[in-house]
Amino acid sequence: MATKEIVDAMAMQRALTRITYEIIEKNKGVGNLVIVGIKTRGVYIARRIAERLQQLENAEIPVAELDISTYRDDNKERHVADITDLGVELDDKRVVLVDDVLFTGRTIRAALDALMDHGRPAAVNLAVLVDRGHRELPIRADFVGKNIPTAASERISVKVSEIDGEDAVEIN
Ligand code: 3GP
Ligand code: 5GP
Ligand code: MG
Repeated sequence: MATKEIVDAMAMQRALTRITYEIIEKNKGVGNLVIVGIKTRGVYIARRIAERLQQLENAEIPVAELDISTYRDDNKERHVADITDLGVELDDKRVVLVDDVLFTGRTIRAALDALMDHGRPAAVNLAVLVDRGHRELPIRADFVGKNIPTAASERISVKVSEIDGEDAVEIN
């Protein structure tokens, strides 16, 4: 199937800047904020948001990396792995969970499960670069870069310059 670029580098930067302003507004500042990126590409999106928070609010916001693989509902051996240290205290923090694509919602369900094993945040919000629809659980994002309606058979490719050499969102 033909590949079509839906979001170019400039549009991605603007979307992440807008999301950053929305995060500041919703949280009434950046006090007690922690950003948690879901591996792999969610981590890079999370770091971009933290960079903008630094520029806009002059605040160093901690960024943690969450691996949710042992928490997935299709992983029968889930919960047996050790909880790796997030390196960030979550108790009473306002957590912004960040992922590249929101699809069925199962990854976010697993991520919430993992988060709660690390601490008891005061609040958790969700930011995603792309919402492609087709939810199977009652989960929605608080901050969305771009809503991209998709067919179930389509694939969204999120590219980040750190690993893919460019910033872009494509549909194929
Ligand atoms: P990511 O870890 O950087 O987010 O799931 C493994 C990788 O495959 C993901 O990279 C994701 O971007 C990519 N991917 C593309 N299409 C799909 C899909 O339909 N489901 C899942 N789970 N991953 C997909
Ligand atoms: P969900 O669990 O909501 O179905 O899917 C979310 C996770 O799966 C995201 O972390 C994302 O990486 C991956 N994913 C699901 N669908 C797609 C897709 O079309 N494109 C990309 N890039 N990732 C997807
Ligand atoms: Mg992902």
